[in-house]
Amino acid sequence: MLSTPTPILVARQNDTTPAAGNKLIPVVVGGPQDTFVPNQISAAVGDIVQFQFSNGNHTVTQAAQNAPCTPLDGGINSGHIPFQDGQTTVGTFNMPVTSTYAMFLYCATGPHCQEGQIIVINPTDAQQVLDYTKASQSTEKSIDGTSVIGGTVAEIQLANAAFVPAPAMAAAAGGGGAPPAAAAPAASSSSAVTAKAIQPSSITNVTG
Ligand SMILES: [Cu+2]
Repeated sequence: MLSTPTPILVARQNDTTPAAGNKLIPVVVGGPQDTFVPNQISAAVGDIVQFQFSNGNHTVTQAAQNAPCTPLDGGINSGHIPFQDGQTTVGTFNMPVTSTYAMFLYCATGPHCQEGQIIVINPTDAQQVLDYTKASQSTEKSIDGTSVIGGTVAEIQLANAAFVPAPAMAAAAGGGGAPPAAAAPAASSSSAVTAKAIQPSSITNVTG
């Protein structure tokens, strides 16, 4: 006969030190594109997933498998955690893993979920991640979470983060990047790289 799985509870820790034998698993949120990297991970009970928030302003919010981009009752939620050019620290959300059942998470900012900004923890297989991404992209809009729950908001030094922030100018457009500043018209080779258009050190922002 079928029995209901017993919820597995572990002691909540307010730091980022997993118990012996467990891991701290970094996941990058946002950056040059509105993504989770990686967008699927395997985690054991007692591991801590450390979401590290790169460029933009993102959340990690839990949804049900059959209701993407919508907060799950009682699910985890980080709230909105921004990263702006020049920051030397990185906002984090440290989430203790309390179950090995597949867990579906999205970013509740703007259209990010419809753009496929989702992650599945302990998916049954890669196809489930693809299917969930498509289901998220098929929604009309996202619903924001309310309170911060299921983890601890903290910060780490940028030097210790698992990512390099987007170049300053590219980040301003939320990942799309502004067109290169009008430089000398180059021959129409394909070698132009937009990220090199402006030297960050030449930007002073004191006009006016
Ligand atoms: Cu986002």
